[in-house]
Amino acid sequence: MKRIALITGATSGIGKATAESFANAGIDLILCGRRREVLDELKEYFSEKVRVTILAFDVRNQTDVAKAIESLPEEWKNIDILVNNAGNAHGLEPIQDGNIADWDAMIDGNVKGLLYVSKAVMPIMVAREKGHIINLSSVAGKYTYPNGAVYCASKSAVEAISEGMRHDLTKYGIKITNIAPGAVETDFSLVRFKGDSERAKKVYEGFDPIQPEDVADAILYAINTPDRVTIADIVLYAKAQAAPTMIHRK
Ligand code: 8X3
Repeated sequence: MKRIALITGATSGIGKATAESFANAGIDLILCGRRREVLDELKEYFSEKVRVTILAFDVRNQTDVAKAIESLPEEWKNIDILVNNAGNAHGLEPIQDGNIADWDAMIDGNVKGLLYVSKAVMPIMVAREKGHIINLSSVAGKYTYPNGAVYCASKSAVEAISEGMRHDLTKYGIKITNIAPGAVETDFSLVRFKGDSERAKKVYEGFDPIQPEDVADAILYAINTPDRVTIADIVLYAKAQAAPTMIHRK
């Protein structure tokens, strides 16, 4: 049967790669992001394969999130798969030097934003007694590394929310998958280092980093298991990565 997926942070990186793999699998797409022009381009691109609709909002704005999802026409309301992908790191420094605006952006986006989107979608899944929520956590949610306290805390929160959702939603036939990638080559470091492309490039030098489509493959695997199976947690490291901050570079 045709499925509908809502993906946040769909304009780049893991979100965009997931949209691509879902489109190839014939899954209709609700693409969400902040940049309407990019969403328009993606809509045109993916419409060759599946039905696509777009919603432009910032996950940090609860009113906008609720309004956007409420505005979906009836034929788009039955969301089968929610991919909570939107999120970012801002800054990498000792906690005593941390920037409050960066902390707010990470807590508001990675934690509260994920909750706001889920709050709008979960009742639909509960009413239908089916659905699958994929939460993009990080290896940073499993291991706190130096200079990353608040980012790691925000991803630890995602880990807890995934577990909590599983406790509360399993009885409604809803599956929860937590995905924890390590070093994925996206704009992640460019955003973390506030546009310092030299510094961002160095993060991925000397080893073969995970690509966004590798994470999309894992997500595709999780959504295509038999109905009786839930993939609860997937951790992806780059082959050269032994722990979040331990990368064997050549
Ligand atoms: C991104 C992976 O290890 O840079 O969440 O925190 S890491």
